[in-house]
Amino acid sequence: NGLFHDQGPLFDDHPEPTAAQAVTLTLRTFKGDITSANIKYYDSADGQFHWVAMHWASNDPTGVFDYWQGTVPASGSEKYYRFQINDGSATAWYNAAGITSSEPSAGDFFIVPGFKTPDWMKNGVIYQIFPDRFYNGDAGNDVSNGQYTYAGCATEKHAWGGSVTSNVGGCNSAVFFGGDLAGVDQKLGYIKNTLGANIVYLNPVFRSPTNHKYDTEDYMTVDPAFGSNATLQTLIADIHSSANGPKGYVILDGVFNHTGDTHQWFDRYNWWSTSGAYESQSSQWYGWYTFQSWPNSYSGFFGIASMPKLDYGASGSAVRNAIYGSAGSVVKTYLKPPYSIDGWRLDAAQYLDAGGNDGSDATNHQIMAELRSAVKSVNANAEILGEFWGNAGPWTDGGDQWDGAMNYDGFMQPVSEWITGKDYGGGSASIPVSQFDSWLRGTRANYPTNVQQTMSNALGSHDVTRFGTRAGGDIWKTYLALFFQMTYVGTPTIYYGDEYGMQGGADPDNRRTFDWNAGTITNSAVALTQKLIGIRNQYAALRTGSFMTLLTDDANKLYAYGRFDASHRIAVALNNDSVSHSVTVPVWQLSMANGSGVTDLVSGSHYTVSGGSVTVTVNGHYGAILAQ
Ligand code: ARE
Ligand code: CA
Repeated sequence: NGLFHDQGPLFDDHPEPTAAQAVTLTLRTFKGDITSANIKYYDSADGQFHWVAMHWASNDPTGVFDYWQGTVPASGSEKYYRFQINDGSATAWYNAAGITSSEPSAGDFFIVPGFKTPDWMKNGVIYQIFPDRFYNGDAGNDVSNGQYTYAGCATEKHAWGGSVTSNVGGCNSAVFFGGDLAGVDQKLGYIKNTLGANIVYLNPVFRSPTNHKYDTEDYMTVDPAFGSNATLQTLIADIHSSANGPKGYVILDGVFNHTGDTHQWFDRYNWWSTSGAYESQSSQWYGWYTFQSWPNSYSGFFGIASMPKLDYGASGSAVRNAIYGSAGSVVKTYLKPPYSIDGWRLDAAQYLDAGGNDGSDATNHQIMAELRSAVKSVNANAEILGEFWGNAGPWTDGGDQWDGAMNYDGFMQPVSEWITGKDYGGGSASIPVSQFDSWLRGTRANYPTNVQQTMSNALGSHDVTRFGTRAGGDIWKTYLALFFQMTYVGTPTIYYGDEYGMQGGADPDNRRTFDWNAGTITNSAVALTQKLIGIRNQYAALRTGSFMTLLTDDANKLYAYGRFDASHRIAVALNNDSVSHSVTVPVWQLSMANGSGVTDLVSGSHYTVSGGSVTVTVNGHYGAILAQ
């Protein structure tokens, strides 16, 4: 168990290699423990395995470990590697999935030449906002009672703070609270200065009759209840500006699997003067949708009639051009001035397809690859964040589609089960820390390191129950979750209100209005969020350093892990019990020398390494971040 390798800066000299860069890999073992080691890699160029004999390179400063090195030659092809480790006649194997005695067939480390994910995503913190519910910055644009009727539902204006479940049923999407883009702009000080988050991800903002706006009526117009296109431009400029905090970035929600049924291209209710596909089979947009029987039977998102599915046809089709291909496409327009957004979150991204099919097939992957090229042709540093609920490897690992994905599977679910004893749907599901740790390892192994580092790690979203409710209203569970979120691999993502433990059940109750009495620095959870984000922003080791498990203690519900790079070694200790525990963290694994000091970055307390360990008392549902 002295064995270690990941693609942190101490173990991989080119984590994002070009085709011209060889990659030198470093493997750690106990000193004098092995006789030889090899890198065995699969090269997709020739479909063959290749071997690289490693050589002894150095000892660590504490004299506990040896470092072995080998170099995978440069080329443009994707490769997967594992290590074979020999001690005399005994052989073991090591890859991202762990150590095995027989050769593994999955879980190898990745080398993906030419694949670069945005550095600002690796180093940022996302704040996710459902615009109708964050802050009403302009009462003049509020939707009023009965302003319009859509799908049999008359709009309702509810007072801020009111229940969002009062109109459950077909019409809950017609309930508005007045939040808007001016409101987000007015609260950037809270997001950027108070919390320290620097990436704003907005749920859909384009014109649509519903509060959630996942049924787009016009991609080229900001919904009037949220402001105007000029308001969006001002908001983006203010987020980009470093005047009110760190330079920021903006990700918009790209809902491209389907339009709304009131879109001009479809026009189910004859809201437009032109003829849409629903109105006429000779409409210029008739072929943009898939009708099983015109007009009333057509493909939709999950069969929902208000969300007719776009038919992406073949390469170069009119739909592909309109969404991402042409200079004036939706995707390119907002990436370019005068908007200059920094990325797209792709809604229901696995489903985009031709002929009414539901994706996850070759056509879907082709569309995603074309979409990536379109995005990167405008801004090579723009982010493509896929919405996916399982292993997103098929869309990320080739380096030709998404940069990362919403990490429901590799973050939200395990964190929820470990800390709250509930899954993100709110049902009972509890796992011990050993299972939590192996779940995390397994899901990290699904992705190249630069993807892991840009996975969107959230405690909740607009599609699942609130973390605060799964935690039974216990704010200490939010504290613990924040400790983990801000020290783990991936881009921390705060769904507005989760920073103070906002309550809420399933959609639509997970979209309550933000409570501005709770969202202040005098709130202890908000203050902790600020502190933890500040620490993350200060230590690159917490963002792009290696991750090493140090301790899993199921009986006492304790977890410890290291994050480290050439500059800092950090041991994080977490206590998921409700009572305090003394935690003995084996920091010799991080080459911390006996007699050296560590500082808890949260409490400021100092400790001395002794017998290879640091012993620290951690409160129930709290943590310590021990750095040197
Ligand atoms: C509305 C009502 C709901 C009602 C529903 C059905 O609010 O109460 O149950 O209608 O009639 C948007 C709105 C929703 C709205 C929905 C339909 O935000 O409020 O619901 O439109 O009008 C799957 C998809 C994934 C999708 C989730 C929700 O794969 O793409 O379901 N998420 C995105 C957005 C949503 C959005 C849409 C898609 C549609 O984030 O907010 O909904 O544009 C498993 C599966 C996943 C599945 C997941 C959740 O893990 O693997 O595939 O995700 O469960 O069901
Ligand atoms: Ca408003």
